[in-house]
Amino acid sequence: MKRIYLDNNATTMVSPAAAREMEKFNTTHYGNPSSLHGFGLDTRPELRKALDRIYRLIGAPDSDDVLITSGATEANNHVIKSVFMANLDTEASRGARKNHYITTNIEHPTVYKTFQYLEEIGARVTYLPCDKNGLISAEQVKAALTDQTALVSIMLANNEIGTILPLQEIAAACRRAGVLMHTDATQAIGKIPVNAQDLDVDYLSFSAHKFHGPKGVGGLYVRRGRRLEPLFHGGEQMANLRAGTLNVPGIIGMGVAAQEALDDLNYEATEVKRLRDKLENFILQNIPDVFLNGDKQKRTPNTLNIAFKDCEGEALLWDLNERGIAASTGSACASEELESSRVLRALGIDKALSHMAVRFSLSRFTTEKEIDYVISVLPAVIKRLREISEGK
Ligand code: C6P
Repeated sequence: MKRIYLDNNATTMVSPAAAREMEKFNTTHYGNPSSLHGFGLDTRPELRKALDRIYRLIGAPDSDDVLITSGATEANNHVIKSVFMANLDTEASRGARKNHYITTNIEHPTVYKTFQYLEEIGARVTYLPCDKNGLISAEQVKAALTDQTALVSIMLANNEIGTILPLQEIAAACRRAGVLMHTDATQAIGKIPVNAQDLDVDYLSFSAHKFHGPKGVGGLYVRRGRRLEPLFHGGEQMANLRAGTLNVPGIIGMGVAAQEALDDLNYEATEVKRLRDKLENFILQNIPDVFLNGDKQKRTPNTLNIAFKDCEGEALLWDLNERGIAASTGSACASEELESSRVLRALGIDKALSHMAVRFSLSRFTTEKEIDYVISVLPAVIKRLREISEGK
C-alpha cells in the first residue's frame, strides 16, 4: 500500500539533496571543525557555506548571530530562560531585574510550558487570549506591556491551525516600549517569507526538520548586541554561548534545506496552497457538519485543521492510517495526551468538538494524486465513523 504523508507540521521528509550532503559529512568529512588539523579545517568552509544559507533563509544580516541548536525546543527554552536569568536579582543582572513576561495561550508547549515553569520560580506571566480565529493583535500586546516587562514571546505561525500572527506590528509595539521581542518562527520558515530584519525582532527560533532538513538541529537568531546567557556551559563553541561539539552533518543538511526552502517559497504559496485548498473545498462542499479551525486567510499555505462533527479525531486518524494516510489531531508532541487541544479550546471550541479535529499538513512533496486519493476515501470513512457514533 502506498503511504501518503499529510503530517508535515510534525516533521517533513529530509530532502534528497540534504540527505546526500549529510551522508558525506557522516562518512568522509568527519573532522571536528574546532580541531586545528586538516580533517577539522576541511569542514570549516562547508560549514560557513551552510551558515550563509541559513542566514539568508531567515533574513539575518552578517552582523547578527545565529546560534545553532538542537532545534526549536532548545532555542525557545534558551532565550526565555536566558532573559529570566539575566533579570535575576544578582550582581550579574546589572540592575535589569524585570520580572514580567508576555506570551499567548496558543504557543507551542516549548514556550508555554517554559513560561509555566518560570511562574513556579517567581516570574509574572501574561498569557494573551486569542480570538475565535486564533489571532492576537498588537493592541492586546500594547495593553499588556508594563515597565516591568522583560520579554514578549509570540509565535509567528501556529503549528496546529497555521494562523499567522501580525508579528511586525507586535514587534514594533515592543520596540517602541523598549521591550525585548522573541518569536517562535518554526512553523513559518519554508512556508512563508520570514525576514528577521523586517520583522525587527530580537530573537527568533526555528527547526530544520520543518523545512525538509534533518531532525535534531535548528537555530536561535540573536540580533546584534542582544544579551544571551549560555544555557550549556563547557566548550567555546558558538562564542561560548552553546558549548558542545557542532552537529556538522546536521548543519550541512540544514544549509541545503534552507537554500531549497528559499528557492521554493513561491511554490508553497501557489501549488502547495492550491492542493490544500482543493482538499479543504472538497471537504467543505461534500461532507456535512464540518468546521474549519483557524483563520481562513491569515494561515500558512499548507495547513488545514478541520473538525468533523460526531467523528472522533483519534478514530479518524486510525481509519485513515489503515488506508495509508498519515495525519494528526494536533501537535505531535502532545499526541499521547488524552486532553483536548489547548489551542482549539483557546479558540472557544467546545471540548467535544475539539476532540473531533484533524490536522492535515502538506509539503512541496505532496502530489495532486495523493490529494485525489484522500478525497476519494474520506467521505466513506467519515460516514462509517458517524454511523458507529450514532450506534447504528
Ligand atoms: N511541533 C508539531 O507536531 P523541535 O521538536 O524542537 O524540532 O520543535 C519544537 C516546536 C517548536 N515550535 C513550534 C511552533 C513547533 O511546531 C514545534 C514542533 C511539532 O506541531 C511537534 S510537537
